[in-house]
Amino acid sequence: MPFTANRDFKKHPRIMSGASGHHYTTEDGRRLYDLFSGLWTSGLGHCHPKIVEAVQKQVATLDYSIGFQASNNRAFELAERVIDMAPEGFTQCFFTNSGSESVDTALKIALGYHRAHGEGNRTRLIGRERGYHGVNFGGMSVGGMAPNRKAFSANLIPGVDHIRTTFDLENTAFSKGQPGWGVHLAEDLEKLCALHDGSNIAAVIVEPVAGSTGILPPPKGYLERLREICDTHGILLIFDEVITAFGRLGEPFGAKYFDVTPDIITTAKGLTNGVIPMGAVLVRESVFDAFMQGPETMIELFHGYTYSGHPVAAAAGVATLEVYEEEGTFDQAKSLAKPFEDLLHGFAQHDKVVDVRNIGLMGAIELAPRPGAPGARGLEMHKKCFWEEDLVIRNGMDILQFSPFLNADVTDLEDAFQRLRRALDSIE
Ligand code: PXG
Repeated sequence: MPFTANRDFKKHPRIMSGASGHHYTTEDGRRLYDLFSGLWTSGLGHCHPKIVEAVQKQVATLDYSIGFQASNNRAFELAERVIDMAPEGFTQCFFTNSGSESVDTALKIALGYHRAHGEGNRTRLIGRERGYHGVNFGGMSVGGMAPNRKAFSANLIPGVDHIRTTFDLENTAFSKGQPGWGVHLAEDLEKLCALHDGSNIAAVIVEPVAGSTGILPPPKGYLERLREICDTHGILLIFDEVITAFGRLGEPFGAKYFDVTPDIITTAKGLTNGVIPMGAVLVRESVFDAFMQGPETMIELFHGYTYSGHPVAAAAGVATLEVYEEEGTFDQAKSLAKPFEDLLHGFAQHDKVVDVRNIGLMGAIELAPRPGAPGARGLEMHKKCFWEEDLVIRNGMDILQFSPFLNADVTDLEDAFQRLRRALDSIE
């Protein structure tokens, strides 16, 4: 099972058999409130009728079409819609099937771009400690999650460095939104440019808000400074927006929320509301144009997946983006950010809590680890909420993570956090 304690799980499996709106149902017929929107995926709620219908129609019309040297109408429709929502200057997108594939695609595009530009020496990639960019070899290598890298240490791709995480419990604990501390950490990139010479660096990849390592909003001014340093040295800036795109911050993209425009954006999850696996990599026109040279009969980017632009996934994507617009979902998300923040920070004084942090509809409550048993308290909370409070939450070790629906009801959130408190009070 993916990222699961298999043996522990098998003793008492937690298995869903249905979902509707803001609830899952389990095999034993219970209804669970989902405080994680799937896995950051399903901001509109589960089984949204419009998306279900679009998928049903599409699968009966064009179930699959070859994507190499031919394509399908839905893929192009979705590409246009995605680009319409994208920050100024983005003109093209490339479809993948997951966030991990989006990241590896983006890294390959960055390397290909410099080569096409006559700067094939720019091969070095820069990631960040506590970054998560999926589990493929490229994403794992630029990622900064030690347990994910540990078993593959000798096989990580070469030529990768990391800047430091912006998280520091001592200086940022209990921040609401972007911390005021930490902008100086962007200078790590300048240091790496001095060490390697900036002219050898291809790209820097960061999540605008680090998500799966525990919701780490960027310090004020930090992303702006990364952008400046990249501009000075001709480095491409990649925002990994697998979580932050499509409304999580009340905007279509984190880039818009922070008003910092990268060169490449990776997405997945909310692109189809999680209904069918799909990701997209968005590029600025200059990045696309660099590849468009040589004989017209030659493939410009030797990369692609059997399921790139899958028509059923694309139909789910088109319907999802339509619903976001029709229902004003991103504005709904924006208006929920403050009540969500208040509910989370209501845990700040709890004796088991060492930090609470949030931005938009991303939030974390970090618990003090049990002495000698890191992660045990977090997992117990997950299980306790599942079995006794009919609530789905996510724990990364002892960090409880929350990703409410973009269209959640405030009263449901209040109720969910009451249940969470009951669970937290009752465990050791
Ligand atoms: N980049 C980012 C920023 C992600 O958050 C991926 C890439 C990889 O996507 P795929 O689709 O290949 O899984 C992700 C995935 C968590 C959690 O607990 C988050 C993710 C995956 C698993 C758990 O926050 N994000």
